[in-house]
Amino acid sequence: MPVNQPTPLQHAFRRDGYVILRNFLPVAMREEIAAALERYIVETLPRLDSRHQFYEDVKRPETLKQMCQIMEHEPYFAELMSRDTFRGLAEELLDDEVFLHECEWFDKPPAQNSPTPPHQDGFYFPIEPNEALTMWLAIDPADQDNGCLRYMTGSHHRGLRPHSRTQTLGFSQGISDFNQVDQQTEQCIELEPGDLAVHHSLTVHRATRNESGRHRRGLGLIYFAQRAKFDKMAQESYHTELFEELRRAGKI
Ligand SMILES: O=C(O)CCC(=O)C(=O)O
Repeated sequence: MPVNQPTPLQHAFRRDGYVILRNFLPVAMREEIAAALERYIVETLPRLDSRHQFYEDVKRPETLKQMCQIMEHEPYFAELMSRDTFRGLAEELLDDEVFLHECEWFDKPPAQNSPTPPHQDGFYFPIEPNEALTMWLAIDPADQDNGCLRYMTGSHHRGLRPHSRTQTLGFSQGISDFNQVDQQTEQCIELEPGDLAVHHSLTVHRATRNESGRHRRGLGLIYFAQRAKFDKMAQESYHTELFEELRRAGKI
């Protein structure tokens, strides 16, 4: 059987560990998603516990910085992740059928915010092989002033790196040997609303603080390749332990 040639997108994704798709969504669709997120914050979030909503300061609602497992609480987001626009792209890039793992929302609120430590999403995923991707859909413009994502080009080729605990809520693990070589390959990923950045689960990435006085909101969609075997029990026990620790520290 002839081996298929990679598509241009697959080629770039395999080479760099990420791709950027400008103007990925038409205006109407990105407005629909932004409105669904606003509704979620007003109507759904208040009835969820502290494992699903992280604040820079738990006493200040305006410092909401992350919402997790959105698709489990609002069917719209599971349906969104299943749309061919996103799922089809994930299948093309991973060259496999995919499993919808998680839908998360991120902000770096102007009121108070912290940098995102350098990490690989795959460190959080108990999967083998580590074949997954994250899509980061810009809701606001993201630039160097408000803490856009920064990708280390080609870093996914070097496998899973050592991580250690950070003090950053929502990003409990950071690469412990992040170094100059990483920094030399760093690309700032400036995005406009409706642009999509997609990174492999082994791609090292980070973000600086938001110094701009503007929001920097994005929606994260995570897909696992079907060939990646997922150890759900390992993930659940990690989360139970982590949330217990955060609760004891008064962070959630
Ligand atoms: O939004 C951020 O600062 C980090 C997001 C991230 O690490 C991810 O989507 O994998």
